[in-house]
Amino acid sequence: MTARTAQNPPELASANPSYNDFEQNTTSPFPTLTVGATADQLGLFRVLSPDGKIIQPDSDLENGTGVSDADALAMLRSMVRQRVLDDRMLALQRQGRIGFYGAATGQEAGTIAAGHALELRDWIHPALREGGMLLHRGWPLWQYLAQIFGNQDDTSTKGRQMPCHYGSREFGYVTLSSVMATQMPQAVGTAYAMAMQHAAPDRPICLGAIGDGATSEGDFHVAMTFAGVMRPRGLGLPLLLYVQNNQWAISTPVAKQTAAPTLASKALGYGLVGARVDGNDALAVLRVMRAAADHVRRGGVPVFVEAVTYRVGAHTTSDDPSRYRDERVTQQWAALDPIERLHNYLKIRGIWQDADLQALREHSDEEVRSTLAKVEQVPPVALETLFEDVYAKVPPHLQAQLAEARRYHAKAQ
Ligand SMILES: Cc1ncc(C[n+]2csc(CCOP(=O)(O)OP(=O)(O)O)c2C)c(N)n1
Ligand SMILES: [Mg+2]
Repeated sequence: MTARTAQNPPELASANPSYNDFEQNTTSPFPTLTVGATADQLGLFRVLSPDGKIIQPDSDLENGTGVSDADALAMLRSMVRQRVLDDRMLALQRQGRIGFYGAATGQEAGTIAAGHALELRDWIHPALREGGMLLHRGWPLWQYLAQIFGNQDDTSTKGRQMPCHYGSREFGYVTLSSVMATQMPQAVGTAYAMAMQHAAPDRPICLGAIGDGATSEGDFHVAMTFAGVMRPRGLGLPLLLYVQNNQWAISTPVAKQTAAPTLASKALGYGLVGARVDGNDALAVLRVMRAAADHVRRGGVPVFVEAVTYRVGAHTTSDDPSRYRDERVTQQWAALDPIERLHNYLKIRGIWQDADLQALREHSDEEVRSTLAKVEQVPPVALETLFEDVYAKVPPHLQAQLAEARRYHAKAQ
């Protein structure tokens, strides 16, 4: 036996699945959603292979998948709309018409299907790539774009925030905080309030969403601890913690975030339920998130779900990934496109065709372009508003700053 020394370390299991090891036509059993179920946390639940075939049809389930055609179509519509929207926003940033954008390209299943599993009364504390959940809930596209332009119609942040930091009280979507992992303790607090105000089994629940990089933050540990030990009314919190493991945190690969075998396996140490799912498979994400939502709604122990996916684009428009990673690997993951997978599945079911996808893309493109044309006409917020909403009467030192800002602005015109 070879001695394990610093020069000859034992092989470490890695939360960073190599593409070649990522056998696409296998699936783990549906998660049991019980505390300590390591098979749920180390396996990977899938419904569809990349070409849209059902890996293990279950005749006891609707369509052999457990997902209705209406649900599958609703998710596909939002996923395509999000792809078209993201592509358009990236082009706009390149043209200098917006300052910043963070796309969810390749993660549309992880975003939309997780959002689809919730009810409108449930709340979402989102990270950067969950904006599609808000649109899927019915938030108007013009409001989304108004926030990105920071114009006078920006009801969520009054033009004071970077693009992609939208939120809506009406649609149960808390304004994005840029600070990584803050979503986790905030979601614990929201879930606690929900548990105090509503009785199980029919209570609203809260989703806290993060990326893989956020699992290294102190807030992650704090939230996972509280999620396990807080038991208002003797029940588990109505809480879902959700990580989209897209395998990169800007330039840091997930293998440098943790030596744990999977991110989902972290649930074990905190006494939470953990589950791991293929984040590019909308049907699988929906199935797992629905079951998890039902479990915590009824009072079960909070669930931590890892959706394994890949960030096929740049981190944001301020990033160039070709400087730090092998983009040939990215191309391999890009071929596992979640939209193609769902599209192929619906084609095999005989209710959808290539022409339908094309028409849907064109419809979304037209919607984005026509809404954009209107939103770009709306003027920016007035300078004075920058000084509102804190003091009843603007104090002298801020009045001086306002005067200076006006002088600067007049010169820059
Ligand atoms: C506490 C904190 N540290 C650093 C940053 C800078 N930052 C912004 S996004 C990001 C990486 C996020 O990676 P991940 O959590 O994997 O989410 P992803 O962007 O991949 O969706 C970093 C380091 C930040 N926003 N907050
Ligand atoms: Mg990431």
